[in-house]
Amino acid sequence: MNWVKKYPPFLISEYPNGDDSALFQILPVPLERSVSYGVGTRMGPSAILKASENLEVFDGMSCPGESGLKTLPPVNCRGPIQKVLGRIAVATEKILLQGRIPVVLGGEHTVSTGVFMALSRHYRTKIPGIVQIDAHADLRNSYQGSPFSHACVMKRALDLDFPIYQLGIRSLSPEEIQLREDRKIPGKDALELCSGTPVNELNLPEDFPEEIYLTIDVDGLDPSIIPGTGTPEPGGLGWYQTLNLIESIARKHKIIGFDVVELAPLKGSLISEFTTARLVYQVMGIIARQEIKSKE
Ligand SMILES: [Mn+2]
Repeated sequence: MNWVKKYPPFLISEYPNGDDSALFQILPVPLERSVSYGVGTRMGPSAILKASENLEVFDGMSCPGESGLKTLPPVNCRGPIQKVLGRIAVATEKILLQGRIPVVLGGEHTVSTGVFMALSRHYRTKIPGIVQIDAHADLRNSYQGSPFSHACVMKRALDLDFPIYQLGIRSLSPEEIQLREDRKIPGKDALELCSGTPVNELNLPEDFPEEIYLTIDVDGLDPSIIPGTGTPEPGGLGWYQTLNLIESIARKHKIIGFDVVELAPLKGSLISEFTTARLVYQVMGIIARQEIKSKE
């Protein structure tokens, strides 16, 4: 239990760390390998967990923590990247087998690749859709010599046959633009969502799976909201806009898990980690209310 000091359980100031029956199983993954610009994502999970101690239990609508919070030990991120992804997949699959919600805290976006492997194995034929909030498409086949770069994570999702939906994208390579056209990848880019009257509601395509996994790169939000991230891009999603968009998706789709990645804490400022912790808690709230409703 020597990890608890660096990785205090989420909102431990208000709720005791739960057991396997807790709805939310929080998995810290301090992975930082394929950094291309700013550094520090390995500090992300610890910073989010420490910041969570300052959250209120009430998220504005309900108390998501009442559904149970269990923070797991951090995934060992040493060794070859495939090994690390394998460990992330095993830890995530265990949560899925228990019928709980994985809440994965990154780390660089590559951590989601391990989660996708678990989802693919667990769901087999009834594959969920992946909704991505991000400034970058992350659709490169390989980047800086690695297919396991953070810039490739959604291409790996396509390789595993996941339907994907992209939100907030505003930075693309020509290769990614081409792939989006060839595969007719659906989504709404930042220009459409944010440049005029902010869009707060959306419908996923008719044929999109009912169950969805949400991968949130914090750089999808505007850097005025979360400045602490590796590659901050101007013109991102607003705070309420992000929550409203997720709520609108949750009205028609069941969120089966999510990750929040790419937080790189800044020295001398707590805004980014606190806002990210709050974002994690708000998404838990959306899911918790969904679960309660489905049991009514
Ligand atoms: Mn990303």
